[in-house]
Amino acid sequence: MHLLSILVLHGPNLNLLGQREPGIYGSLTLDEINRLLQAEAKKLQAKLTILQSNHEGILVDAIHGCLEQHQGILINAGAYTHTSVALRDAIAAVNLPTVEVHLSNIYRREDFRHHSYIAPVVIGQISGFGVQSYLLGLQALTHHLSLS
Ligand code: CA2
Repeated sequence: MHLLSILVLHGPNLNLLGQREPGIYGSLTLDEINRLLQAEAKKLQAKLTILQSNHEGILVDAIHGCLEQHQGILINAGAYTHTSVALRDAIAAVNLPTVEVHLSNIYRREDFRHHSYIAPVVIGQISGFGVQSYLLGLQALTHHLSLS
């Protein structure tokens, strides 16, 4: 059985999940989300490597390291979604199928969250479904990879 290898990236402040702002981001911790992702990955015959970082360059390095290691990327870039040309360029450079996810619906929130620098270089975006955004994103990515 051939397992798909996927890099899951969580951006800045997502390590605080479950501890603050449960009204916006839900009450699950990042560890709980990661466990749900691992369970979903098992069903989808995928192997996940998961990283959270509060540092833009670490996320960029992880994306560069994808080549030869992983077939796709699932990313919640957090606030870097709205600021980072560097992350966008890294995703474009490795040219691996990438799905962007957000817990909250970024289009229902402040104007500055309505623009994503990475949206134009990903295959799709899922926003607003809490932890389901991640699980749906993983399903969409594995489906896409199984066709290619
Ligand atoms: O909705 C999402 O998933 C976001 O990517 C979350 C980012 C935000 O900047 C994006 O606009 C949308 C923020 C993550 C911060 O997570 C926290 C968790 C608990 C307490 C405080 C922040």
